[in-house]
Amino acid sequence: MKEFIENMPKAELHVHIEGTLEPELSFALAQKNNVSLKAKTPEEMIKAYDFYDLPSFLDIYYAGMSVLIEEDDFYQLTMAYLKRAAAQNIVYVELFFDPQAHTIRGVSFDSVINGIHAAQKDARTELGVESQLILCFLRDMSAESAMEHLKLAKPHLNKLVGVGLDSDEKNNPPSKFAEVFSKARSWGLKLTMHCDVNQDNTQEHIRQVIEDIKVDRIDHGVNILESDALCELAKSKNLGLTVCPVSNKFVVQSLTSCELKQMLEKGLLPSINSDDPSYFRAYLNENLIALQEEGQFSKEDLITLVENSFKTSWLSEKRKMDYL
Ligand code: ES4
Ligand code: ZN
Repeated sequence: MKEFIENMPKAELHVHIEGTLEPELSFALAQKNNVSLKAKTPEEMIKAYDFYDLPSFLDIYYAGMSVLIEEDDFYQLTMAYLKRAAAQNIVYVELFFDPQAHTIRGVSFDSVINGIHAAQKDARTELGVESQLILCFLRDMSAESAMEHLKLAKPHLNKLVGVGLDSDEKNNPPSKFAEVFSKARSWGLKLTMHCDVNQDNTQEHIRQVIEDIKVDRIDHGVNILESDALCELAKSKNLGLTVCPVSNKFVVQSLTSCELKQMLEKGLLPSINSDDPSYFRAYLNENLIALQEEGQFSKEDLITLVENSFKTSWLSEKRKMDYL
């Protein structure tokens, strides 16, 4: 099974580029940029990754970004992830990035997006890995800040496929960003939002993203299973759900293999993704292998999950056919 999983050509739709920052690259960039790190070695840094819920993870995730300063740092970060993707037989990726987490530290929006984009371009020709970029807004910052960053993205629209919403969901409902997402849609961008597992008001948040925001996909969204009406709604709209098993294990102590089986039985469109693979110490193959071991998924189930990634991707219908 492990070999079967490793050899399958795969797509990944939910990976935060900042969550792919490996400790070795952190140390190299810290030295170059004269940034001091708490840990003395990469091993010590990994030992300090003790998350038990979303806020405890987010604190470490944002602190880790302090080494990313120059445009070339974002190039190196993105190229390193896309090399890993190529080694895992991932042929297509949709990458999230969190510009507000960089502009708040004085790094320019243009440095961030230009560095990432240059690596995407080189990875396509040098590694054969195709990728598209999704601008993610931080939901614990204001709607005004999100709108300012959408406007900063206007000269770069050709580098983006969509917008997303991440960070701390508590008291930050989808409706807070209705105007920003409506504008993004009017500019031709696709829409997705995180509905993290077991958050307060999760059913209402899932309802808002589908009915009010009218997203094209949902990130996580595992709690949709609590409502038949929401499941039917998602099915009628062919909405993909980007589930991240190892990430869920850190946040809710479960790989959600039972929930994934139920989603498949109900005819929903879940895919498997890594979320923040450096911090959770599991890239896409490791997520699929852990899930298969826990849930005894058949080869057919695994093929369905991988096909769902391509089906619910934001590739053109014509390009999807090359992979399906
Ligand atoms: C995230 Cl695991 C998780 N949840 C919410 N926002 C995020 N950004 C990066 N990883
Ligand atoms: Zn995520």
